[in-house]
Amino acid sequence: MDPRKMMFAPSLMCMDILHVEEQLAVLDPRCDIYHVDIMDGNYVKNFACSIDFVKAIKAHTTKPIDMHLMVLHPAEYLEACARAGADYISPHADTITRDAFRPLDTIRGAGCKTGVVLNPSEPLEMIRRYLGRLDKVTLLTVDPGYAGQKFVPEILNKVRELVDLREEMGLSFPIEIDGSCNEKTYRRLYEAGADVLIVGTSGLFNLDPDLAVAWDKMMAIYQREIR
Ligand code: S6P
Ligand code: MG
Repeated sequence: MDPRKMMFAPSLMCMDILHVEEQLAVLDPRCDIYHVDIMDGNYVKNFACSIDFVKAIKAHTTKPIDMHLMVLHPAEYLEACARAGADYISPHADTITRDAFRPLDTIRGAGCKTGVVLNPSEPLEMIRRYLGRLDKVTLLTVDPGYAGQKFVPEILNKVRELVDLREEMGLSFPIEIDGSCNEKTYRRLYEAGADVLIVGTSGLFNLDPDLAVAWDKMMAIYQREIR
């Protein structure tokens, strides 16, 4: 069998923050996308990376940066995210229910790609009307806000449904999975149809103190799991 190519997006809130520059040098030639969690302390009761963080890492990265906005009012931050260097901007679906088309237009107008993120409890119906305007769809497999949480297996059916819906609508956006992507879940996520795996504490950063070694371990585990 010729396995489908999977993309890997390290979640930078899980980095060793005392060694950001060295870790980016390891990640840059290896990863496909950078995943940057932005939290406002309101939508979720936590804080993670910031817009200034993206500005600072931009010069040290060559791969696309995706900003996952866990904020109540994403419209207020879109232009600042684009100016900081975001390549994708991904607000949560429930924060753009009344005004969905305007923020998506703003993201594209600012030269970025459009993403959207669904929480585990939310149905695909929430994003169906604007699926055709999305460059990527992210399905959370954990409630938003924290790294190191337990995988919600009910998501696997949602991944399969999204694969079918994409096909039915003749679209081609990648389906990305956020939360607990690791050796316990790779096989199920691959089989369900995931295209991008966001790897955080459990999938990458906790595997070894040396990030290059951790990356190799991650890839070996992934290959073993999907074989
Ligand atoms: C969660 C956040 C995620 C985490 C990632 C961490 O709110 O959106 O991107 O950073 O899930 O990975 P792990 O392996 O700790 O679940
Ligand atoms: Mg995230």
